[in-house]
Amino acid sequence: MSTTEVERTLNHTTRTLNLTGHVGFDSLPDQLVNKSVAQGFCFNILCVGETGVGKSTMMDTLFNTNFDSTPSSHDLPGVKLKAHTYDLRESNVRMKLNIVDTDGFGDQINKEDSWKAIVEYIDTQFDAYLQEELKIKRSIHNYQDRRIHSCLYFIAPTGHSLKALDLLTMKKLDSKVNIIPVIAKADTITKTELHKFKTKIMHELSSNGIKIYQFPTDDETVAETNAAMNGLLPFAIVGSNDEVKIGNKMVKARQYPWGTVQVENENHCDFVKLREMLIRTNMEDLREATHKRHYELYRRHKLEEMGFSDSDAKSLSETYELKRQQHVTDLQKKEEEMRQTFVIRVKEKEGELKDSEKDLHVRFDGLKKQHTEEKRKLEDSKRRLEEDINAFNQRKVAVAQASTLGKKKK
Ligand SMILES: Nc1nc2c(ncn2[C@@H]2O[C@H](COP(=O)(O)OP(=O)(O)OP(=O)(O)O)[C@@H](O)[C@H]2O)c(=O)[nH]1
Ligand SMILES: [Mg+2]
Repeated sequence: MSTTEVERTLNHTTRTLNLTGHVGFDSLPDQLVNKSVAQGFCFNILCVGETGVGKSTMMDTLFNTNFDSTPSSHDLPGVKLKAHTYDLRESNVRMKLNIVDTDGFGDQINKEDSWKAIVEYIDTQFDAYLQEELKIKRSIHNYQDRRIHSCLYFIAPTGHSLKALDLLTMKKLDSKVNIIPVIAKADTITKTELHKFKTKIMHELSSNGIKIYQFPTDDETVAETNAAMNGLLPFAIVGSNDEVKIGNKMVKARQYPWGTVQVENENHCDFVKLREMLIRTNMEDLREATHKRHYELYRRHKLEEMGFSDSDAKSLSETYELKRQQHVTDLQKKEEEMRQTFVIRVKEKEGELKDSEKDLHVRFDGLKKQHTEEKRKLEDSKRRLEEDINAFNQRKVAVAQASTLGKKKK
């Protein structure tokens, strides 16, 4: 049956009907919520930023806990990604939080390849998910998803502009992950400088074609806030593990000889905005964008690389058979090439062996000749020596006879 025939036979039309009584499928959203709550959620954050820029402190401040992170060393030969998983619970909601840190980022003299380790890590997580999806017995529901949902890019508070390393890294990452740029340690920069810095950063990002994550504006309940927050990016944040008493309340703050910076005071920094946007309003959108946009793109490229394609209308099994045949032909070609190379090598070796055999024969004949010549010379000398000995003996006898005759005459 052709596709058009199928379409004609399955010519569905949809009519809207009114129900005359309560059926009960309006409980579906509750069922979904209950199921999700029971399963728990996972959220994976990647912190990219130079050593000591305040990544760990920010994670502690964001989740109001102490993740016990150790500072990384400044002399690592390359960038290393370290992941830590935590089980968190708030009310009755469980969350598996995965925090990935970039150790040694920006510490090397040659920073050209700093982004590679990060891209590799993100791709490895996508690949693991794809492998799970392609399994015959899939267990996506129990699968420990480690795909990065959000990348907090910590910009050093220089007040000038983005560094080449920042631009290059964000450019390499923007199609793979939701980037949320933040200005770290924003308490070290003045209000006017901060304003200019933010504008400069956004200008540099757009002029380099870097796409950062935009808080979604399609849901009207959050559209207004999200749109306003998009205009305030990159968030200028301050992190702290210390608490200070302000009035009669203990608040997270950084205390200086001249005053106190309150982390959760919106006049002091954008920390609250970041927490609101990242955790409270858009966490699900970040998870969804990771799956529907970034992972989908990775999956498409990967499957195309493997030879699958939608455009030539081949089914999965046809593509597989085609690939298999191509592989077998390639193998046969390689085998034939190897066989020919082997024959040529054997012939070459045979020639070499024949040459050396000839050489050996020549050398053997030479040695044999040399040996006969020497033997002949030796026999000659032996013969001459024997003649000499005979002559000597004859002379000795003659001398002895002569002396006996002489004595007799006397
Ligand atoms: N002024 C200021 N200092 C901060 C801030 N956040 C963290 N720090 C300080 O910066 C130092 C480094 O902070 P960490 O959070 O360990 O930085 P990190 O980026 O995790 O460092 P590595 O893990 O070693 O790469 C600590 O002394 C923090 O107290 C901030 O917002 N403002
Ligand atoms: Mg750290």
